[in-house]
Amino acid sequence: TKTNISKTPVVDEKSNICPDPSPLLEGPLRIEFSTPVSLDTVKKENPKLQEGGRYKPADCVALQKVAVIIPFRHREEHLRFWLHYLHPILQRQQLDYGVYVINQNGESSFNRAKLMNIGYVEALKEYDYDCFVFSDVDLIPMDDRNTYRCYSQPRHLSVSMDKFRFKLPYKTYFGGVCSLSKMQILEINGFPNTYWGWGGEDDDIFNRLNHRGMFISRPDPTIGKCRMIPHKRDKHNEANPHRFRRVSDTFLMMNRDGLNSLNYKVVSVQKNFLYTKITVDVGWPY
Ligand code: BGN
Repeated sequence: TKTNISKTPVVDEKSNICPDPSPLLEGPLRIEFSTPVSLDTVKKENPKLQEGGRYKPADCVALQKVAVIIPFRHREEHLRFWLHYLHPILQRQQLDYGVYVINQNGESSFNRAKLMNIGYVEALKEYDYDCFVFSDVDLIPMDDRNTYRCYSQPRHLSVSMDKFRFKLPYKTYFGGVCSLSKMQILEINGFPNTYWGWGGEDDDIFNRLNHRGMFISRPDPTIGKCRMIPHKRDKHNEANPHRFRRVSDTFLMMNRDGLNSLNYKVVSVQKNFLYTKITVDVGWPY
């Protein structure tokens, strides 16, 4: 038998798993956007973060390792609000997490789902994440019991949005904020790379899940309330005229449009205190 001569006590990691739900949760939160916040303030509010927007609970082993992926372009002000509200929430949820802002370089039309694929691939290069939360930069949960983790089925987290009068716009809606485990993402070949501009990519993702026999899980509508930061429509994110036909062709396309056909170039990786910013070239519509 071996003698343990190390001075640090040996902890059985299994016996120290963080409790579910986290005892630190507060419930309903006051969310408002009248006073802009600065990154310096947010940094001071979150002293326990590690470079690149990483965190793990100090006294227990998190239930999941979560990469939070934010498809992004030109929304600095929204990102500051997002970081200000979400970092404290994610820490109270006792997650082992990292925040990845996937910034689309240049001015070709916005490609949200491709940025989500890129976030998945790039985050996995850094850490052994088992869960991926994909969030629009302008959506803030109004209750911290809406845990940003993965479930046995793909989860839709932004279920009651103020802009839809706190109701689901339709039953299969999967836009805004959602979470999928690594396994769930691999089963659907990730997300489509070929939706340029606004609309339809979230419905395509729903179709992919549905075609693989999965269904959407959701929190209770009061717990799933969230606010959208008011804004005007972005430039270079016009409604995609092909989206109706594309959404009806998911089944034909999903096996060849996704993680297995993903190509892009990383322009830069910037480690900020509050998040990792990965700027990427996604190419042009064809
Ligand atoms: C839907 C859009 C979604 C969008 C929601 C909420 C389409 C495809 C039609 C076949 N879907 O209409 O992408 O998230 O509205 O705004 O346009």
